[in-house]
Amino acid sequence: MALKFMTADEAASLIKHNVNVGISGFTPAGCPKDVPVALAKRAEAEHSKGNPFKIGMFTGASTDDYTDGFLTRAGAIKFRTPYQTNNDMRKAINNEEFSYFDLHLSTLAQDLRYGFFGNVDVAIIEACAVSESGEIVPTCGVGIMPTIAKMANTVIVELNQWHPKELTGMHDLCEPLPPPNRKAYNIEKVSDRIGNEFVKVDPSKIVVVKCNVPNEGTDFAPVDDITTQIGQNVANFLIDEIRAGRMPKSFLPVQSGVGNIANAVLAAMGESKDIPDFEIYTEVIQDAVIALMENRRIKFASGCALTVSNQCIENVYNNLNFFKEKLLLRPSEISNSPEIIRKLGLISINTALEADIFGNINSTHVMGSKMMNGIGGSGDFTRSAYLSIFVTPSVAKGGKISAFVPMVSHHDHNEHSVKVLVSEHGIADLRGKSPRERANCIIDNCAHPEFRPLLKEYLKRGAKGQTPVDLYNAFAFHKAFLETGDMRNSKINVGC
Ligand code: 0RQ
Repeated sequence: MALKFMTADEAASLIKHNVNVGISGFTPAGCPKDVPVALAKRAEAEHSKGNPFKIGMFTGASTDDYTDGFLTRAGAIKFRTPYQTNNDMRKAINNEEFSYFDLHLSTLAQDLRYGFFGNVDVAIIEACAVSESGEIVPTCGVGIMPTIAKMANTVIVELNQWHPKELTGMHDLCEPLPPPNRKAYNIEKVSDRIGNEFVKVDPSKIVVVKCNVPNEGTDFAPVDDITTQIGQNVANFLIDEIRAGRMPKSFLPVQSGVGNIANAVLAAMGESKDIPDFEIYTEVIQDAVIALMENRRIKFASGCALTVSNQCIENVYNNLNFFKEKLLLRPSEISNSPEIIRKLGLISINTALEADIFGNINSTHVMGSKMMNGIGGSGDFTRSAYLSIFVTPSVAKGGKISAFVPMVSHHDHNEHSVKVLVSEHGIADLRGKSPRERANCIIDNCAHPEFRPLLKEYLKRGAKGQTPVDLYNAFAFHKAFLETGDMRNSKINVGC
């Protein structure tokens, strides 16, 4: 059957007010570009005529400015899930302009299939190849692509010729059966394949929009003294684990989170001669992974997206024969599957916004109320990892904010799932410690020296009992920041 071709504007005109739209990709990798921008223009045109025009949006993770930026600025969003990193979208969420719900990334595809969030009416999918029989090959990010392609009545395929069609073969695409018939995932090694190279849908529901637009690309801050020190601390900790026999000598696969610190940690691990060549089982494959693959330090990486700079992805595309043997891109429900994470025995390394002295982590909310990005996959990995590590610089905003506080202002990961904390000052190994022992360990090893006396004072005033919380002063650090702009002004003295 011949495929239908359209312009981006024509394809956008198929999307009606109030429908739910699923979008491919994960981070800026694999997201469509021309159709979301055309959709934003369409929303603005409808608004100028006095007509309502808003859509519900499901994506794999964050997207890029073509999707989250344009659609936010056009006032075209009714609700959004599961993760975002766009400045304009972040402001709109915190101004309560639309509803945003933050989800574990591994669960969105199955929640959609279970019908928890309504229909997926339209899917917009960036592809490097599409066939007349309805076989669609995504580009460098997958996310929830198989699920939205199957559920949607209309599938708009943005065939982006910036991505080579020779990417075909780098993906492992499948969906599990629903319970009670779900089968075990047959992934015993990072490189095991369980799916297809494409997703096949009824070709009569496909429309194709051709384009040639580069990725937005992701630029990382250069590694600095603090992130280098954090990276070295993580590497030293892992070396000690191997020496102590708590980790196999051959090492275990690594998951590393998103952002500058995660990128720097991987670079430090790669440089450490005592860490054997290793494998990655993660969601976002960042620049450091590609560099370490070229140096043969990383043997194989399975992920959901190549979240890299454009210079880096051009290098991958120019050397596809080398990289196709070492990279596999999977849907987020497979890259982040708790079952596989537990089975492979992952070392998970994610970044905290703040941690409390008992080991609870806030990854998402600034001062408890303002959304930063979202939980992303950090919960999927932390809860099921062999060893769950959180890293953070000890202070933020020039020393005015301590990353280690008496009580986190929002809970994403709790003390039961977090095994190790690392800052530039050192390592707090929380395994086998009581809450009071954990608190002393975190204050002495990870907190910034300027905040240690305040944290010790808090601990001293903690109630007698299993967890020495002082409810009167639990938010003294946050209160000082809100009132004076600096946590160093905290007063640990209210109450009895
Ligand atoms: O702000 O850039 O304005 O200075 O937060 O902080 O230190 O650059 O760290 O880029 O690694 O991001 C947790 C947000 C860290 C990220 C978070 C300010 C700080 C800076 C960024 P400025 P850094 P990173 C897999 C795993 C959740 C999802 C996840 C994240 C900015 O890692 O979104 O883990 N994690 N997914 O100054 C106020 C504090 C602060 C603070 C830092 N306590 N209070 N501001 N900042 N600490 C990936 C996916 O799921 C796709």
